[in-house]
Amino acid sequence: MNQPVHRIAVIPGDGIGKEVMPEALRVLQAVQQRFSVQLDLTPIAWASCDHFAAHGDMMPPDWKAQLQDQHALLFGAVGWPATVPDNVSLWGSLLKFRREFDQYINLRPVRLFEGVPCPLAGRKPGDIDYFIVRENTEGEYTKLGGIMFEGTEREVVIQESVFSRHGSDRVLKYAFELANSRPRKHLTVATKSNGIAISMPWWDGRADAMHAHYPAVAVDKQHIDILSARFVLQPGRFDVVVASNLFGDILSDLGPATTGTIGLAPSANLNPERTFPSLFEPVHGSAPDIYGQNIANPVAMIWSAALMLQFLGEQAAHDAILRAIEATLTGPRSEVTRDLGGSASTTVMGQAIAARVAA
Ligand code: GGG
Repeated sequence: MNQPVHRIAVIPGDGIGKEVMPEALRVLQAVQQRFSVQLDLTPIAWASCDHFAAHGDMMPPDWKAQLQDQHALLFGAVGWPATVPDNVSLWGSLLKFRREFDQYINLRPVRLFEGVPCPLAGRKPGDIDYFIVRENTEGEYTKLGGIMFEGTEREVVIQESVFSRHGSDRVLKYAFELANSRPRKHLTVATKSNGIAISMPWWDGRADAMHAHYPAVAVDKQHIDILSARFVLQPGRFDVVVASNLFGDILSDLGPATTGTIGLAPSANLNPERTFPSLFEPVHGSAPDIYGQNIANPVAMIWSAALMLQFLGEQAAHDAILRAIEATLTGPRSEVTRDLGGSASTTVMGQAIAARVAA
């Protein structure tokens, strides 16, 4: 039987995105050698602040036409605030991808690995192992609102949030399906319905309505403040967590931080219907403070590439990458980066993972 050729646009973006992406490509090369996986990789230099500096925009006008026939986008990081304001770079690239390609699920696994020192006392691998499902196209991320009486004592700023029935129901459905497929069948719904008095009680109501279709799933609604505390104090409570765009963004930095470093955390921006390409990226940003030193942890980028292969139906290749990451994290400290207490460069850690994939 002919193997499918997966068309992948490779978009390093900014900062450490340009350092971790070569390591993901190294691992994908090893995957192609070992498995009958065929990838057609197209490098993309735009969706970057360098492109903005040269052209006055983050992407060319025909960006969508250039990308919409791809099966997936592998993305590094965006942001170089020294030259482009963060809101301009984010809205000019990553948020355009998420919205225009209707990648309405942002799936973010959180897992404590063997070999990684946990900042939470007494926790061992298995104690922290859950998914965050972040709504990815609406919510608090809008450009709706405005400023009145700008620059005066009477200045007023309004920033709207958008919660649609369509947008909320589809992310809740995905989260219930995921929880229903897991042994614990537990879903935490992040809310703040005591303080945010219109959208959040409504969001809770949509969760109740969806729950009626999934009676086997146990649901726990938690206000975002105590939920954040429990991520630190009682991480074992969580199995699947569904959250609005902003709450999900914050939780998915906090969760990985409790597993030792956000340098491990991957994400999948999914268009589950596959009408458009999905996008796979580390949770971390461009980290200008460490860019240029070759010390960034490449695991989040490499694990994101593994999630991409899984989404494309290449489960064996995904599993091989995960096993290689696990073996590297428990291996010599000379093969892991400084955030993990090791001495390896980004390149050395990427080489170590790729070698284990190829073996
Ligand atoms: N690799 C992810 C990245 O570059 N993130 C930058 C960022 O600020 N993202 C915000 C978001 O995910 O909403």
